[in-house]
Amino acid sequence: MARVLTLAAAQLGPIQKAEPREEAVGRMVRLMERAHRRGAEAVVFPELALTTFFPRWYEEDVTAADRWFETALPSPATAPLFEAAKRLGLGFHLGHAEKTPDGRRFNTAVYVHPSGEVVLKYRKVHLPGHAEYDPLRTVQHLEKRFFEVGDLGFPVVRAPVGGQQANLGLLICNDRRWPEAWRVLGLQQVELVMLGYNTPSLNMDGRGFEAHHLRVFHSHLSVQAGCYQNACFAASVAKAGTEDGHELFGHSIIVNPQGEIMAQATSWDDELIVADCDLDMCRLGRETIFDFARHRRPEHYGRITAQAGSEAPPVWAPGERRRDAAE
Ligand code: CDV
Repeated sequence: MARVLTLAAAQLGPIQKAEPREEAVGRMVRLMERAHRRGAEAVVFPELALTTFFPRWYEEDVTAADRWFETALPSPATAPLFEAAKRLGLGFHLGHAEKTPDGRRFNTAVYVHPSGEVVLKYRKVHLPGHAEYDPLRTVQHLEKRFFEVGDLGFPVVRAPVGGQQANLGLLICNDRRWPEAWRVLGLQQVELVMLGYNTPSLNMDGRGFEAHHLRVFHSHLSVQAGCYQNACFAASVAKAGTEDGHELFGHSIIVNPQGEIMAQATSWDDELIVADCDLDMCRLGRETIFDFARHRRPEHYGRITAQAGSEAPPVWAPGERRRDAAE
């Protein structure tokens, strides 16, 4: 019997700096109601879904950014999400900035069961950007200033998602570009990856030109490859549109284990996309071309964990015998 999960990706339009959490949460509750009407059993919201993408604003004193962080979930401002989940029988994924009781700050995502219980928590590992003010950039990207590298690894849990037991994993934004992150999830037989992103339409690094259309291409390429190579579904969900004068691209997608896009957002605003995901589709890849136990060769992957930066290869010289050269 098929294991079909009806999954919704709830793209959010921009959240301006002045927009209070309560307003953003109201928009999200309306999306949850629409998701329920369309038969969805779980809904995925973007990275840092409750506020503007605040790491674009430099603060000399990091604590000045504390107003963007959640110290508890639910809180008075986020309680309506938990109430809607219970009322509608809908699980939800929420990206948010987390400040722990001992004062640590993370870029975090949780998947919440309709009962309100947190099923899975993940803290972003691949933090892009920089820690100090960068005068070369037109827009700052200060994730390395405001967040610590996640300390939870890449966990996967088997848990109820809608009416199915699913092997669930989470990634956050920049993580989607790193095959290592997907593979650690794949090695735990992940069936569904939920991930949210805030990605500028332009390369803001100030160090070179990047064609605009390739920004979306690279995002989709990464998620489609991650799904195909690890035989899983993913909901990859944007915060989109012009936020505080800076454009974020939309193009949220739901992808199947063949790497195909099943549904795609077409606006740069609040928008819901829904797809029926038969989790049994994960078996084909996992039991054939990506049967890891039969085909992986970890004895040759040492560099993956032994080094972070790349190293220049040895230089070939004529007449030199190499172990790998034909006799
Ligand atoms: N929020 C992000 O992680 N954004 C990055 C941008 C800066 C490239 C991303 O990978 O989409």
